[in-house]
Amino acid sequence: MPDDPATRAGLPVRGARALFSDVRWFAEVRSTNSVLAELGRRAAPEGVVVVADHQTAGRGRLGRRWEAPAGSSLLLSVLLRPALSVAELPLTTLLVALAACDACVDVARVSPLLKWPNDLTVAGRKLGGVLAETVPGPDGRAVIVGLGLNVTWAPSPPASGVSLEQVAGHPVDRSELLAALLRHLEDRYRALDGRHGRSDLVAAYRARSATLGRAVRVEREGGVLEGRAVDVTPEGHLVAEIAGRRRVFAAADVIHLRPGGEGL
Ligand code: BT5
Repeated sequence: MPDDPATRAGLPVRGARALFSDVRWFAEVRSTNSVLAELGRRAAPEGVVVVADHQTAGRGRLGRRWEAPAGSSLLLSVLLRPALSVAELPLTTLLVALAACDACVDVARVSPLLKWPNDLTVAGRKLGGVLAETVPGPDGRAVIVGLGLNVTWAPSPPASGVSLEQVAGHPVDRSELLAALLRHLEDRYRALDGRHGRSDLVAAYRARSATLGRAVRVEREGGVLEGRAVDVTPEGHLVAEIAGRRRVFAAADVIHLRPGGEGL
């Protein structure tokens, strides 16, 4: 059962008309994405947020696991019903990743970079990840966007991950982080409907990219390719120059081939 969200999270929400004011904070769930997907199938409105202290089956992409000891991380999912085409749905990943970066800057003075398609990184180490999934429902398609962000704990060895507190050097409050994230997400999401909404979002993403300009290995169904990441399309897809040709990837795993200057 969720606790009373206002008590549990102590959230300084913007009031009943804020888009993300319905925050349901659970002690333990299998996966916040799964809980929200079930609500989405039952026509839950846009803006519902599910948060958990612990996930027993936290998921990454392609059946991978997301690990986080209880209480150590910000684990959340938001339900969106965006006016985007299927090709543009990767923009929802960019949106939540950018709002998470905004929150890290505000609350912890840490400024992560974004590794395409869905990682928040600091100095090349993974701080968080985003998982966007779509579910059908009676009111049409819902998009569930989940975020796992390491706050007090990171996986070992250290090269594989990092936590916000390790980088910030001081305690970070998950509720504050959540409130900041939801504020920024609302601003960025509402801006998406504007005339330049999509191009502004992608421009902000490019500015935070740890991937653009890098030598990369692109792994996806159908094989592995090596080249240089050169752009992100208005739909959020990656453009890489491979053997003199530009190729566009909607979904893939990307490995940065040489260490780059990823700052804090
Ligand atoms: C992701 O997948 O990075 C997306 C993770 C999304 C997790 C959130 S938590 C709330 C919501 N509910 C869910 O069930 N999921 C979402 P991917 O790019 O596939 O990366 C997964 C890989 O990251 C794993 O295979 C590990 O190598 C690594 N990993 C797992 N836990 C990690 C952690 N806490 N910190 C850093 N790396 C981690």
